[in-house]
Amino acid sequence: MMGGENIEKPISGFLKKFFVICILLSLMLYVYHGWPRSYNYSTYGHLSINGSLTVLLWYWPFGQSSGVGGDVCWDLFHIPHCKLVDDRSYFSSADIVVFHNSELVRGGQKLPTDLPRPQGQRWAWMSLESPANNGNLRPFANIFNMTISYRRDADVTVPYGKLLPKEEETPLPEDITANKTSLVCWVVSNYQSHHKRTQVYKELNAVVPVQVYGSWANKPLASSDLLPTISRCYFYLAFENSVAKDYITEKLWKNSYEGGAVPVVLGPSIRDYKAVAPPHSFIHVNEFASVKELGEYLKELAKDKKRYAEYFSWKQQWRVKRYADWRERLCNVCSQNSSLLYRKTYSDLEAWDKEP
Ligand SMILES: *[C@@H]1O[C@H](CO)[C@@H](O)[C@H](O)[C@H]1NC(C)=O
Ligand SMILES: *[C@@H]1O[C@H](CO)[C@@H](O)[C@H](O)[C@H]1NC(C)=O
Ligand SMILES: *[C@@H]1O[C@H](CO)[C@@H](O)[C@H](O)[C@H]1NC(C)=O
Ligand SMILES: CC(=O)N[C@H]1CO[C@H](CO)[C@@H](O)[C@@H]1O
Repeated sequence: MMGGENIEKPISGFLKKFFVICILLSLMLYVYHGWPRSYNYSTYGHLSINGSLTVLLWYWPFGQSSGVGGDVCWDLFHIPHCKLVDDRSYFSSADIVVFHNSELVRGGQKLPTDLPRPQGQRWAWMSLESPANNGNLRPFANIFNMTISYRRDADVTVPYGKLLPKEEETPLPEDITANKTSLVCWVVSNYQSHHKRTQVYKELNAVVPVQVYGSWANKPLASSDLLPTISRCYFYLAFENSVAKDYITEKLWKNSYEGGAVPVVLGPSIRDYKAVAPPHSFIHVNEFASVKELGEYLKELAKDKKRYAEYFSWKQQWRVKRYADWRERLCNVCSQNSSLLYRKTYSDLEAWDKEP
């Protein structure tokens, strides 16, 4: 034992150094090669080879397909490393398979639950409808790993529009009211007396005349007439058909902002609007104690050119980007990949959807 110690000492010294060097080397290899890969794509074997996500759309929303040939995400939207496909033969290699809700709840399409789900593959539930129109999602418990929705707390947020800074400031027109002929306008096709917006419209119309367009009013508007018509109104009633958090649609982003009328909004909370809309760009129904006060405010504002124009000052620095192409929304799954770093299952999708 004693003699052995003397001989062992130099050997153990050498071994220690050897091991330290080995550990350092493997640590370096790990950090430079293994770590970034496994960090980003822990569960995607083939991703580490291609470095690109494959997003498979199981069927097109509302049956309206668009082309996904070539590197569509890069070619159209400059989103790299994103392979968007609609060919079901990619099922076994897709990282994410996307299912649009409407067809699932209405029974037009089924989930491929008979196929074995490849390891690490995520199934994404996608809807741009408000909870009231999403139907009963109870049958879809414990199936999906991701949500794709306009909601800010979805895994992938696909809003109807968003705000982008302008590269250069642009001046406002000298007289913003030059072409205005109506005070308040509303375009409505789906008129239902139980909607909250219908009540507000009726009360408002008693204070200020509301010019109504659309099939309900027997004044249908061709889509090419929509924005020019709205541009002649001081105010546009951007009233959502259902009141749900973050549910802010093209009634704001397109009709109001592109049309050039100040939106009077009814929908989610003022806070939800403030989180996404341009500063001082809208009038929220809840800012007033009564609809009558709202009406009085609109009348006053239209008479005061300077104060009215302040609702447009944001346009000097900001522009609106709208999303209308499903391919762009789907390619965005790749640019919001932070949600892909962890395992997740929606054990109660219905509760998530109907969450107040
Ligand atoms: C990876 O790249 C190769 C060659 O470009 C391609 O054939 C293959 O389909 C890709 N795999 C995936 C999952 O995108
Ligand atoms: C008013 O209409 C004219 C003619 O269509 C257009 O050139 C002008 O830009 C409009 N002005 C405003 C402030 O929208
Ligand atoms: C996705 O959800 C399924 C079903 O609950 C689950 O088995 C799977 O582990 C989840 N995958 C990921 C990557 O979270
Ligand atoms: C939003 C996000 O997390 N993007 C990351 C997705 O993955 C690529 C590749 O690792 C990163 O470069 C992005 O930053």
